[in-house]
Amino acid sequence: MPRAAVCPGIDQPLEVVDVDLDAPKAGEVLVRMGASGVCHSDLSVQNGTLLAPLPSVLGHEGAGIVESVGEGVSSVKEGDHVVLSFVPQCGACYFCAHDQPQLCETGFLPMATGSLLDLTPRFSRGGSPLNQMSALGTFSEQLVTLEMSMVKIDSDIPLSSAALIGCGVLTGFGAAVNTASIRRGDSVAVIGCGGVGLNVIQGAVHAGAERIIAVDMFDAKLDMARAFGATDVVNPSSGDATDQVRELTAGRGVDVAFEVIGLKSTTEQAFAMARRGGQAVIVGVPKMEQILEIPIAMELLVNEKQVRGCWYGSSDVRRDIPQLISLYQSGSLKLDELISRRIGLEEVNEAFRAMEAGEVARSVIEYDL
Ligand code: CXF
Ligand code: ZN
Repeated sequence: MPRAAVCPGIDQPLEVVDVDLDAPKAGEVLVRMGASGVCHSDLSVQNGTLLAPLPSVLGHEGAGIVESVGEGVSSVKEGDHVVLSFVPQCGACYFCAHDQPQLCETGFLPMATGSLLDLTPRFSRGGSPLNQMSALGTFSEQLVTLEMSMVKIDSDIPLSSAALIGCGVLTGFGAAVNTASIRRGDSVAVIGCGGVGLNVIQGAVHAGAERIIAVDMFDAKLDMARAFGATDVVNPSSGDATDQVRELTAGRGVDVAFEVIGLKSTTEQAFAMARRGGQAVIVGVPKMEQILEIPIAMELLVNEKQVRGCWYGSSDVRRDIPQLISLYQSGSLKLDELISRRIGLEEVNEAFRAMEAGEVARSVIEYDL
């Protein structure tokens, strides 16, 4: 019986309890978790910003060790170390075959409904089903998920560092490297320098951006942003952020502006910070009902600006996870530095508080193996 952090309903604290876990069915894998990051989207499910069926075991960013496999599983075996993907990628549907596996059709319903391919979860408590966030539920000592939701990695990578790849790193790094068309020498702005924004910054460095302007209300986050490669920092509390970014770019605005918070106001800022012909890339997760208004004639036509959505850093997990691991091994990708606090599962509610207060980039839950 694994211990897991369950969100019983909107605005209720997570309960850390023993839960029941069914054996893996065909195409499924039982994973003993090594570590799970605590991401802002977990908090967004708890406070109702992100709609997900509750009650649910939260957590969607993790790494662990395969304990057993269901019928027909061939890409992993007992003892393999794996990074979990919050988007199942089947490799066979229309989107997977058209180089957009981040939009995988097969995985969409399990991801959105917190279940597996038969649309039931493997967790339960007292005989009632418990959903698993993004077909995972990494706030649990063990979980059962789809073979297509994991990628094998070398067993010498620390699982706490590998865990972060599953959401924050793929999303942020991928936004810069896959979604945006950054060219060598470009200028970029990154609004929001938490666990995902810092990865946009390191992705922008990797893509060859020359000017990387970090924007955040917290000076401590701006210090971290510099350590991750930002060349300039802007704190909106010392003057309008858009004006400051324009001043730093000869009045033109940046080639690419990334919104990594999920607010209407900062999305509008990202759009305003982009130069004529530039891009605003939307990475932050807003409220479901949020609408964006854009002046079509001046901004889309005359100024030829683009707004790009970015889901999971437009990542192909089977291509990108091995690449990120090798960048980490060669010292060109910071993972350990993203970890602000290492905690036990029981401290998850405190980790939510610290995240909301802007005190941490990432808290990581470490499980006893
Ligand atoms: C989220 C988006 C909603 C489902 C879980 C993951 N993205 C990043 O945190
Ligand atoms: Zn996340």
